[in-house]
Amino acid sequence: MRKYVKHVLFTSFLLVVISVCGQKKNTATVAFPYTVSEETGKREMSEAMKRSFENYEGIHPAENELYSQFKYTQLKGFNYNGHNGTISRRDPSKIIYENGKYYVWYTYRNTIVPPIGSKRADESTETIPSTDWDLCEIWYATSEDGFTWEEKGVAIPRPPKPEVGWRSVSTTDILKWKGKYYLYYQGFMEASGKSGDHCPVAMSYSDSPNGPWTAVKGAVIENGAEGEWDQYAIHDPYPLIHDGKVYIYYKSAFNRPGNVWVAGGLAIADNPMGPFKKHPLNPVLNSGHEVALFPFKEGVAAFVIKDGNEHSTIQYAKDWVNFKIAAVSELFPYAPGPYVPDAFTDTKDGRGITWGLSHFINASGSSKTAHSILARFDCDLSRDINDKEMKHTRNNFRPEIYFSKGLSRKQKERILKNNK
Ligand code: AAL
Repeated sequence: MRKYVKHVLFTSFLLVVISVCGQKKNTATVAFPYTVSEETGKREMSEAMKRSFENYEGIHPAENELYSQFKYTQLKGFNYNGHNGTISRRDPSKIIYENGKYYVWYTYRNTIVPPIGSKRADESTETIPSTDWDLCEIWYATSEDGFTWEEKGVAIPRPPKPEVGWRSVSTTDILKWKGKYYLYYQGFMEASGKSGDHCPVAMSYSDSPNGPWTAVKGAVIENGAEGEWDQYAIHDPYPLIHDGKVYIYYKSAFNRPGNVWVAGGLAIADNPMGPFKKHPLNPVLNSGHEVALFPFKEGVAAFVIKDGNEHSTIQYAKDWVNFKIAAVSELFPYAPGPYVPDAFTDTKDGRGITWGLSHFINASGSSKTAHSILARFDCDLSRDINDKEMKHTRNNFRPEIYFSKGLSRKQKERILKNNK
C-alpha cells in the first residue's frame, strides 16, 4: 500500500513539472509575433516590452494621445527695443478665451540696462536688475488668432515697499472661478540672486480679464517651514479646478549645497483666497522646471521639462497626485502657457491641448543683452485632433545645430591628455 502511495505522489509530481515546463514553452519559447494584437500584451515579456503595453496610451507614439512633437512660430506684435536686453517678456500664463479673444499674462521687464546676473545680485540697484525676472511687472496681451498679439499694458504693477512683490512680480498664472479672475504670481522682496531665488506666492483678483486688479495683502501660499523642501520659494504657481477645489501646482528647489533638486508640489484650497493646504505627498513630481498641466480624461497631464531624471516627459496622474511617465519627447517648450479650454470646468473628461505660448531665454545669444522672448508652440496632445505630423519621433537638425553644442576647452584638454 505504502509503495502504491509513493508511486502516486511521484507520478503527480512529474505531471506538475511537465505541465509547468509546458506552460513556459507556450510563452517564452514562442517568438514575439510580427503582427501585434491585444493578445500579444498577455504573453510573457521583457520589462521594456511590458511598459509598451501597460504604461502608455498606445503601444506606438502615433497611438499615444500624450505623445507629441512641438512646432514653433514667431509672434507678431511685440517690440523688444532692437533686442538690446532692456525689454524682456517671459513665463507666459496659460491662455484663456474671453470676450472673443485669447488672453495671456506674462513677466515684463523694461529696465535701463540688461540684467547683470544673479552672481552679481549684490550690485543690483532700484534700477539695475539682477536677473531677467528682477524689477518686473505683470503685463498682458490679447489676440484673435494666437499669432498676432496686441500688448495691452500692465495688469499687476509692483506694490509699494514692504508689500509682497515690491521688488518684482513675475511668473504668473490665471484662474477663472465663479465669474471672477485671479492672477497668482511670484512676489519678490529682494533682488533674485541675493540669497537665492526666494519668494512666496502673491495674488490679485478682478471682475474682468482687463482689470483693474486688487492685490490681496501678504502671501497667499506660504513657503514651507524651516527644513522643508519648499522653505525658500514657491515658484510657477499654476491653478486648475478639480473636484470643486482650486488645485495649484508649483515648483521649488532644494538640497543645496550640492546637486540642486527641482521638483513639483501641489496645494489645494476650497476657494481662490485659500487657505491652501499642501499635499502630504509633496513633491508630487520628481523632475521638471516651469509648471504647466492640463486635464486629460479623468486625470491631469503635466509637462516635465528641463530638470531632473525624468525631464522631457509628459506625465499623467489619474488621481491628480500620483504621476507616471506617459510619453518622452524632445524640443519641449520652455515655460509653456498652454491654451486649456477646460482648465476651470471641473471636467472628468479632459480633452487635452493643441497650442500655447512659451519663452526662449537668451534671445539675443549674448549675456550682454540677455532677455527673453515669447513664442508660440503647437502640438497634438489633444483627444480631438489627430495630427500625424506631430507624432513623428525624429527631428532632423542641420549639423550646425549639433556642432554649436561643441566640447568646452576643459573637456578638450581632458580628452587630449587621456590620449597620451
Ligand atoms: C522661471 C520660473 C520662475 C523662476 C525664474 C522666473 O523660468 O521657473 O520664474 O523664478 O525662472
